[in-house]
Amino acid sequence: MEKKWWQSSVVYQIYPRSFQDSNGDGIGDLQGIIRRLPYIRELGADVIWLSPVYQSPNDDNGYDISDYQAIMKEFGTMADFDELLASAHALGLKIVMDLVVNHTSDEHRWFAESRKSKDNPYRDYYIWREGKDGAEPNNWGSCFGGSAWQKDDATGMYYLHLFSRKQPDLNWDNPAVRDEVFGMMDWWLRKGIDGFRMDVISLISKPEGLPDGEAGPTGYASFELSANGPHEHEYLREMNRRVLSKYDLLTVGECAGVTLEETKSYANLDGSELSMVFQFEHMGADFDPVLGRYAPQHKDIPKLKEILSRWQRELDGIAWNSLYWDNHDQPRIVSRYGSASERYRERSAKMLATCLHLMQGTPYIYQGEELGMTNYPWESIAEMKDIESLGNYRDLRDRGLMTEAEGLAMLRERSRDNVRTPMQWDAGEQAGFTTGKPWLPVNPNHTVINAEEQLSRADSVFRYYQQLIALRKRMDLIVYGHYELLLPEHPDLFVYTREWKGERLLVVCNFSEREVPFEVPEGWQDAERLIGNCEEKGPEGIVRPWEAYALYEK
Ligand code: ISL
Ligand code: CA
Repeated sequence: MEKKWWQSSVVYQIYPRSFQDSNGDGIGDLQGIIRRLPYIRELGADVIWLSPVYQSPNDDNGYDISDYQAIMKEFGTMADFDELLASAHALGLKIVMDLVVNHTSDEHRWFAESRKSKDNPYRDYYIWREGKDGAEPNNWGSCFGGSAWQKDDATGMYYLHLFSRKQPDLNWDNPAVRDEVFGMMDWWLRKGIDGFRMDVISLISKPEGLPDGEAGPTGYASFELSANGPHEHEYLREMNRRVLSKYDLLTVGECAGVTLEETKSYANLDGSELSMVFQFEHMGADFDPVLGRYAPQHKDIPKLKEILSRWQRELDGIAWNSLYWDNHDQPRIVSRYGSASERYRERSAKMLATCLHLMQGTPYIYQGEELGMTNYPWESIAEMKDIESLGNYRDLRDRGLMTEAEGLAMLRERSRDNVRTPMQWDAGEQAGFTTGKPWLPVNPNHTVINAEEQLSRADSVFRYYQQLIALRKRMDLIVYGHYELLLPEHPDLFVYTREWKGERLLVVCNFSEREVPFEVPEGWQDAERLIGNCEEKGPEGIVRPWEAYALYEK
């Protein structure tokens, strides 16, 4: 197997709006990122994934793009971008851009043309249908709540939007759309960027005839009906042939609704499509069986282990995994699978990092995860801004499936706003994020959880992530080793081994606040301790609350 640079990389995701403000308007920006590049270098990550920085009316914080070749005014200028790219490269950091091409903004020039008339040259850039019996063309729901169709006055026809009304879906079956997108990608690549994270790329090929789907609890069929459509791989292979293959890139497809079998094609090591995908199966391990994501959490550790282990095992040697707990769409992992309590926050954050970072694949760290940042203590729904969480809550409430009080309790756990509060740089006012009023409030716990404090302390979560990254950088075993799960049924312990060319690793993680009896398996008695989140070795036969450690043997 030929080794690729992105297999041993660690990616740091920046959500620019919330990372660092440089001009006091309360919104993070490119100059702010430039200022913080040395911090990322210090952590040891070597690739930055930048959430969208393109011109956008911000209906969905930049995931609604009105010009792919311009920078969002609040974030800066193209000159700032060029400076960011050059500064990153000078520090040995690569930059992967978000590519949002399942849809554009309704304010994109193409859509402004498209909606004008049925015979406009841009009409077929989007997906237009006549209504059915005076209603929407089919029963598909938007990921953000309500129908996925919007009737447009100019022609009386409906356009498809799997996300907000301001995010009309592009028609990938139109070769002109593919030409435009590929040309635009090439323009960025010629600037010298190092790859793309492709937003909901699994949705670009819609099912033939746009048939109705099975309705969920809110009366609509899931937007994921469009996942892995009939021409999906054909379009990605075309993209690969015409664009990606001309460069040496990290490409990661965000693949809502992707299956393991599909991933063997998307992320095949033969390089015909993408480097890897973000799968969602493990994110669903704590979903409500009926209501799904927008319901209180149902934790099930054996299920989580089963999913992650199956992906580890089955892609081995065939395709490549991405490893993530968090991103800008998921609640904070410490609040989700660890403990946000004062006593165990840091230990559980390190446990979660150990569990993920010692697996096979490319790890992604979402800004603030390396500090063990937590969900925000929302006091009312009115404080929240996320279009997805609020839209889904409204649908559930209107159907009588949730009261406002239940909604608040649910959103406190689930809202995407939880990960979008400003990065906590220091204990000062607004956490060093801005000198003005931040667009989302700073978590009050920034006086305790912040980068400045953690950099000053050897046993901080930051320093622990740094160690895990450094280990990956020097051990092929961690990057490439074969994976095996032990104790699949155990309700609290996540235990696995890795093996590569005569080297072995045993990873033991306690996903609970209990002391759990555990004997190191036969054959591991002489192994050395590689890393752990508790200072010394604990009592024999016990794994302490939230403890994690790895044993190594050659
Ligand atoms: O995780 C999700 C489903 O469980 C959703 O939060 C998410 O909207 C979906 O995975 C698609 O995400 C991507 O596309 C959206 C954008 O809002 C998200 O921020 C982006 O990551 C539309 O562009
Ligand atoms: Ca700013």
